[in-house]
Amino acid sequence: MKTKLGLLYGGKSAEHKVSLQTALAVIRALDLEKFEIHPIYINVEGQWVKGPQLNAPVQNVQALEFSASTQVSPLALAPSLFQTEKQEKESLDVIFPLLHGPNGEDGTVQGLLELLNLPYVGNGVLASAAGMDKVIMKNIFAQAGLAQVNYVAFTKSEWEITKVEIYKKVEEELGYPCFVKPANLGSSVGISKCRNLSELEAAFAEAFQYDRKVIIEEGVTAREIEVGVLGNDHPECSVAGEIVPKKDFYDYKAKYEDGETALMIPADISEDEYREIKESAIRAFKALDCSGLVRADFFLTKDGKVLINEVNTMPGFTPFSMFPLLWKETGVEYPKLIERLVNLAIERHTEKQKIKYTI
Ligand code: G1L
Repeated sequence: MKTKLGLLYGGKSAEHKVSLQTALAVIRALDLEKFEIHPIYINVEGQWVKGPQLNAPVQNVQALEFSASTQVSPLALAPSLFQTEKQEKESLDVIFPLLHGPNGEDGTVQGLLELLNLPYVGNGVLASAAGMDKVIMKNIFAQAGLAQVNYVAFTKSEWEITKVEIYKKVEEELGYPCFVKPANLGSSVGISKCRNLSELEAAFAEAFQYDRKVIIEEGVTAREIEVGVLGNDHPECSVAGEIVPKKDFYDYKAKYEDGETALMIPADISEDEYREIKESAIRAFKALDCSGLVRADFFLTKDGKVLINEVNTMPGFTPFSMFPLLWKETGVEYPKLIERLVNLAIERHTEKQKIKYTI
């Protein structure tokens, strides 16, 4: 029996196009002898549109942008939950959510899938939600004893009342340079580097346009090293990769360029540095109660300190993104990586069915 895989992509977010590209890459990598692919497109209006089952790989993203005429209710993903028995066989075996931003990465779609009792790939509600909020994530890392840069956080209402005290606290606890960011990880907008008080003032006003909570982080001069973690209760770590500003880069084993930075895989770090990064990545994975996968991002300072920066519960996932490239170098090719993730989803769901909810 083939696995009936529901691919959920698109979404009412700035990452809509990225999601479509990723869905296309996943479809092309799936073995049609093993999987029945059922595409579900969320258009820019937020409508859910069910496409026809795919029996051959599609050629371009346009073929995945179905018109709203086949709009469905999100609840239709699980006919067995509320319809007759004979429709039970129409139910999907596993959902692969390729969605980013406020309606897909923050745990809301995962919550829907939990209610529908459907197995799904990737992190659950808690890890998705916690991983979306930099302040919550860093507080959890601190509690887990992970080293990280100093940070402080404020809500918009606190700032409106005590601006001067807040600037003073930032200067005393962090100094310059520092980075002001909306707490919500989904947005790459609203982030500023500050070198003095007037830049700090402007940065707060800017960041509060995108979130009601901001985080201010100490600026460090450091290399950026990333690893991929894969698994459920026994997660494994990939080789490390480095994000290098292009001008500093030459002659590494594998280099992937795009824009201003290049990826170097494996990163040129010592065995001790790698061991510490790997242990910290797995500790972070467990601290956030992750499942499936995570990309863990670190700073490696000049004096050899390993600081966790953040984890991404839904990392870039085309064959040319860091996470799949790290696993490729570790010996897991893209199609196998997808199969591993699907199996992890089913495993987690099976385990969860064994839990008693009544006495
Ligand atoms: F389902 C997984 F495997 F957990 C998963 C889901 C989503 C991995 C990676 C992603 N990534 C994305 O959806 C995106 C970064 C391409 C945003 Cl559209």
